[in-house]
Amino acid sequence: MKSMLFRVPVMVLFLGVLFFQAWSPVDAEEMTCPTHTSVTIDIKPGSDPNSIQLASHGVVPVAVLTTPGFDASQFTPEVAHLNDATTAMIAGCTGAMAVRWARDDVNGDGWPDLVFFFDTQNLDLTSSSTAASLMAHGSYGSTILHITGTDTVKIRP
Ligand SMILES: [Ca+2]
Ligand SMILES: [Ca+2]
Repeated sequence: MKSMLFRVPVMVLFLGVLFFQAWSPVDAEEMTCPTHTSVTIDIKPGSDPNSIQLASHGVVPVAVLTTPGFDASQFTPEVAHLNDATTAMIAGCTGAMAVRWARDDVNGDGWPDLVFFFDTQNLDLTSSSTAASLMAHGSYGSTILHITGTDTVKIRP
């Protein structure tokens, strides 16, 4: 009887280890962001400071700018998130999902940029947020790329 009592927990532990080993790589992929490429973003292009009124029912545009190191016109996004910059570092690819995106030269330098739009009501920002990070996943030419960039925000009540 004693040995039976001992074997059951050992068996459970063994199965638990097998289960963990089988599933942890998938979990790890979902819970953390892939290696990212840093890009320059501009929350609310044309505005500075980037005032966000959380009670607003509008959208917040976030532009990924084309720079000498990154051609935003070559990036075709699949999914994009915007989150508080501090949360984004801890929680990975979470936060509000972009509702649409468009190509537009927002800073008038002649190079098309990529603009994501987020419903203000979906944002996980709080009154103490001072910066927000954009994370986007998509294809850049023939490669899959994960991009991220951070800009300041000024939350208004
Ligand atoms: Ca701005
Ligand atoms: Ca531009």
